[in-house]
Amino acid sequence: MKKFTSEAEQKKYVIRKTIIGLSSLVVFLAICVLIFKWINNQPNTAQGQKETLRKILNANENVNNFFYSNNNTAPIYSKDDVAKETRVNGFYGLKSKLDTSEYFIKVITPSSNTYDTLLISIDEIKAFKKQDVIYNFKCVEGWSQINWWGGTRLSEFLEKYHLGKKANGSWYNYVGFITPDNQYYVGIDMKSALHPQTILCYELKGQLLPMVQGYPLRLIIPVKYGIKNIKRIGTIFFSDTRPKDYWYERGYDYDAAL
Ligand SMILES: Nc1nc2c(c(=O)[nH]1)N[C@H]1C(S)=C(S)[C@@H](COP(=O)(O)O)O[C@H]1N2
Ligand SMILES: [Mo]
Repeated sequence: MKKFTSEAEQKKYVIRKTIIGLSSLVVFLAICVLIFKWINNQPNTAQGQKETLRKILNANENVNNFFYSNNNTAPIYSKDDVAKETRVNGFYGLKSKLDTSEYFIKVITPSSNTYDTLLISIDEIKAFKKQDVIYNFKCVEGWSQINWWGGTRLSEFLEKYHLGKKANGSWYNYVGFITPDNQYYVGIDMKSALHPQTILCYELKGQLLPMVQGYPLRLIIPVKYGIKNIKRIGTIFFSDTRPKDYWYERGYDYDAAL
């Protein structure tokens, strides 16, 4: 407790403290405004986002990648926990009519300097041992839901067809996926693509995947947010640079890792 010898002294003290407090607040607010202005004056990225903010996101991604391991699996739930109604979200790339009789997955394989295209049928994908994944699907919009998916491990698919590796035997950095009409597309880092819970999914709750959920084939990748779980895969390709990504182009972080 501070002792005062007179009321005048006490008053002076209170006024002084008030002035210090208020001016600190003003200085603090001025600094905030200056930082905001500075970020706002930074050049934009090609996608029209602030370069500084994009750099911060990229730095966060590097921290996440440092700690990432394929031994860390998403928690697995039991079939009793599965939501009765599966939510449907996002229809980009699903609006055009799908000719199921003509449906093949196009896999583009860069070989020396030509690009070969491999056409793979759904039956060829179903020929693998089925992997069930029951996990909490999370959308960046803030909802989550426990769903039961079934499909072929992407890692086993790539291995069987000798895909995703360069002539020198090392993996490409990324896998790209595009819907048949080119309207939705995602890029996945190779490590996450090879995760044991990442599947080329053709079943929901043990039944054929419904059209709105990406029939006949979608990606299920539990180490990522919903945005990366592309429905209705048309093309798969590999590259060392980031494949184009629908939501990245609209400001989300590229990794969308959980
Ligand atoms: N082709 C396509 N795939 C997509 C989307 C989309 O708009 N088009 N939306 C994504 C988003 S944001 C989410 S949350 C999930 C939703 O999957 P669901 O409809 O099976 O719940 O799909 C993802 N895959
Ligand atoms: Mo989402």
